[in-house]
Amino acid sequence: MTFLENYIAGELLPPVSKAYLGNVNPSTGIEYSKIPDSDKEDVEKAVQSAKAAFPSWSKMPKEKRSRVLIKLADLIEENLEELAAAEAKDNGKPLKLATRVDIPRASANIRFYATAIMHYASESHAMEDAAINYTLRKPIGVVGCISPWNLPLYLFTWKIAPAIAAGNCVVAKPSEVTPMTAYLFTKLCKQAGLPDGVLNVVHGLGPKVGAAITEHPEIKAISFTGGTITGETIARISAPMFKKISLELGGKNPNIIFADCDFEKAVSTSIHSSFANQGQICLCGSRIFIERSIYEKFKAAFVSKVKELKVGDPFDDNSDQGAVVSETHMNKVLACIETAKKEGGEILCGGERIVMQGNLANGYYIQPTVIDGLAFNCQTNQEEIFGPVVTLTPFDSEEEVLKYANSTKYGLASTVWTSDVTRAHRIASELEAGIVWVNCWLVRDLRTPFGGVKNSGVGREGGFEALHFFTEPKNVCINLK
Ligand code: TXE
Repeated sequence: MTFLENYIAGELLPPVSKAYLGNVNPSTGIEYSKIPDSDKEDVEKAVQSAKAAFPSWSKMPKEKRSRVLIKLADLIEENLEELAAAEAKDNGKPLKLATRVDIPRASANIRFYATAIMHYASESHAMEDAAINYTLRKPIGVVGCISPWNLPLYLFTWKIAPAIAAGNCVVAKPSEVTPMTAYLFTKLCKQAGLPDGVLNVVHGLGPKVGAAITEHPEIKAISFTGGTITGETIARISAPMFKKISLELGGKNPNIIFADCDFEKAVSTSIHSSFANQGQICLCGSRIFIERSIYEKFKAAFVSKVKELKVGDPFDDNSDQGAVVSETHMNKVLACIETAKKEGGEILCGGERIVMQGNLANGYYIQPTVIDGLAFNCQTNQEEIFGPVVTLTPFDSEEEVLKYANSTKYGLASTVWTSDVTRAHRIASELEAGIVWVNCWLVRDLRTPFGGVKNSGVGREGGFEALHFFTEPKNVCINLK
């Protein structure tokens, strides 16, 4: 049994309480490691360590900060196999997905911000011959990063990379459901020569560790990805303390298929956008709207491909889908399927838990599920499920599909399939979402703004947006007369 440790002031430490929580492998349902059940005392130590590291890290030339981060990105690549296996075991996702996407992207995040900081310039505003203004951008100080379980190392690094590159020191909390790769990452930080205290990782529960980070008066900014309700709690606590917050929350993303689309491509990409990572990606398209003239054709082709998806051992190369992340989450998703049935939905395929054989018998597997016959405004089509479940709904006009697409409280991502360029622009402009993909899905350029509108969040990550978030601008006005 491995006992994970916190990473504070460059040291791997047990929690002050000496208490641990069990960490379960979702593909087997068996506990395989223990994680620190930390509390505010550990967070306090982490904050003091970050504070002590801040003066020298923030003043270190950015070329040097960049070099350390590049070394860290290289080390992730060198340890790809170990990290990918750890991610698959901790999260239940297929090893091939962790190997192809999660871990390379974690390395790319760090490399991206290691180089972005070298190109990060600030504005100057000349007032004819009266004065000239320039903007100084300074790191904030100690910042908090709280990340979720669906893309563990990928989203953990997506936050800490810009924070550290900009010269801040970080107190970070990975999800207690998937803590392993953040723990392994701390060892690489040491190896890369990241100065002690620049990154501190405190493991444990959201309401204890996450809350202590949010409430700490010396943590001046919080970057959070997770559920909308948790985001609301963080916003409520942070607002009266005037903290900067960046919140990436849930989604209920529309995937709109017009009759003039490239049919084969729309079907095959929709399989991916519906079920990748067992549907546990905030960008997954969970509501598929199909123009009525191709509804039956799309439904038949889509359902037949979904039935071919192989759910199985994450470590089996033939598995398209692994386990969902936890028993609690599996039960939540299964309850959502029951709700859909009560609302009159017809289960076209899936709908059940899968009980595997042998050592996987207690794992958390769900059949990829497709439902039709539901109203656009029923609970199933309004609330985030975050699992391998999608609904199909026909539409007759652009106006109607925009009404359906924009009807939820969320506004993260959306996908449109059409070969009509004018329509693509028109729909993209009218969709209430932070991200619109046309004839593709999950094509990501790290320079672009990433985030949602409405209850999907506040602020944007990605590119210079994240460096703006992790710095404070100061205008300096020089009199020219
Ligand atoms: O997320 P939580 P959960 C959605 C998805 C899912 C639902 C709940 O719909 O079913 O959220 O998932 C920490 N103060 N997404 O409960 O709890 C927690 O420890 C501070 C969408 O697992 O929000 C973890 O590190 N922090 C999503 C992180 O918040 C707190 C990804 C996220 O966990 C806290 C995940 C508190 N009071 C879930 N309570 C996406 N947008 O990608 C918890 N945390």
